Amino acid sequence: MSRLADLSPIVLRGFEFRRVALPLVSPFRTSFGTETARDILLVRALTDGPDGWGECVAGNDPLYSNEYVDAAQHVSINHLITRLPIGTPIHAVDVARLLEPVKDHRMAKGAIEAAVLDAQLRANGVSLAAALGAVHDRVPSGVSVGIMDTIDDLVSVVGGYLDDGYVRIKLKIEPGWDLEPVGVIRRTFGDAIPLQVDANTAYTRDDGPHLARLDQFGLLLIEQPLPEDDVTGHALIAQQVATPICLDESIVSARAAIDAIERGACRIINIKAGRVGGYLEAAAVHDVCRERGVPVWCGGMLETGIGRAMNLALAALPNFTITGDVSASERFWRRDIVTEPVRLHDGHVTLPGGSGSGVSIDHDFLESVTTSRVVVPQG
Ligand code: OSB
Ligand code: MG
Repeated sequence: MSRLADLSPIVLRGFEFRRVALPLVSPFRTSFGTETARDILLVRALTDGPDGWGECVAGNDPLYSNEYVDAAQHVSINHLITRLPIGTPIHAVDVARLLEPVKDHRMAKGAIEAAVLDAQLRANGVSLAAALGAVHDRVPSGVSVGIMDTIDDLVSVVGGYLDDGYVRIKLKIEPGWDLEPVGVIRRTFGDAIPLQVDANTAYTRDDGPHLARLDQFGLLLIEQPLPEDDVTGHALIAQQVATPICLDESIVSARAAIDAIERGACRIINIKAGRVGGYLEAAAVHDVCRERGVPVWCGGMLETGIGRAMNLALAALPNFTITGDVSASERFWRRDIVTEPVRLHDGHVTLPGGSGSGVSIDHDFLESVTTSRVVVPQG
C-alpha cells in the first residue's frame, strides 16, 4: 500500500457543492420505499492543484438511514468544512479526525473526505486503488434487483441481468415478498446462480422461523433482516437460520463491525464507504473483518460513475471475497456524468486507470443536469 500519510499534502481553496438531478432507468423499490430519480450531492474540493470529486450517497429522503441530501448539504457547509483548514496544507488522512467532533452525518463526511482524497491522490499521481491496497484490476459484478409489481416482472428482469452476464443476483425482500419470489427465481434459473436477499430492516425478532424457510433456497446470505440498532436481535436470528446473516445498515464504523462480530450477529459484512464515513474508514472495516475471518463485499447506493469508480477501488481489496453490488452504469443511468462509465465485460467490471478515482467528469452533461451550485468560501 502506498502510504497515504507519505503523500505530499495539498492546499484547499474551498469546496463546491453541486446538486444533480438524474432519473433512474427504472424505479428501484426496497422495503423502505421506491426511488424513481436521484437528487445527488457532489462535493468538489478546490485546490491549488487538481480538483477532487466526492459523491454523497444520502438519499432524497431519510429512509435508508437518518441522512438525506438536503441535510447532508446543510451540515457540510455549516458544520463540516468549517473545521477544515483553507489555505494551509492538509492531508486527506486528517479529514476524518477533524470532522470527528460532529456526531454521525457519515455520508456527508464521507463525501468531503472523498473529494479531498481524490484531489490529494491526483496531485501525487497515485490511484485510490493503490492507496487503499487493492490487489485486483477488475472484480466480479453483482446486481441488486428491486421489489417488483409481479413475479412475472421479476423473472423477466432477473433473466435480463443473467443474459447481461451478472454473476450474482441480490433480491430485495420484505414480508409478503420473500419465499415466493426467491422460490420462483430458484426454480426458473436453477440452483447454480449465486443468489442472496436484502431485507433493509423489514423483519422483527419474531421472524426467525419464517426467515429459516429461506434456508431451502441455498442463499449466499440474508442481509439486514432487523432494524439497524438491534445487533443482539440479529444474533438471535443467526441462531435460528442456517443461511449466513450479513449486516449493512448496522455497521456504521470499524467499532460497530467488531461489536457485531463479537456478538455473533453476522458472518459476513457489506461495506459502503458512505455509511461508515468514508473510504478510509471503509478500509478499516475491511481490515478488522479480515483479522477476524469475516469476509466482506462492497455495497452500492445507486451512485453515479464518481462513486462507483471509488467503490471499485475498495472492492479490489483482498478480503472482498464475496461479489459486490458493483453493477454497470447502465443498470441505473441512461447517461452517466463521467466520460467512461463502468461497463460489464464477462461478468466483471474493471477499475479505471489513472490517479485518484481515475474518472473524468463529462462537464457538458454535468452542467445540463445540475440544479444548483454553491461555492464556499465565495470567491
Ligand atoms: O441496502 O444495499 C442496499 C440502494 C439504496 C439503499 C440501500 C441499498 C441499495 C442497493 C443498491 O441495494 C445497490 C447498488 O447500488 O447497486
Ligand atoms: Mg443493503
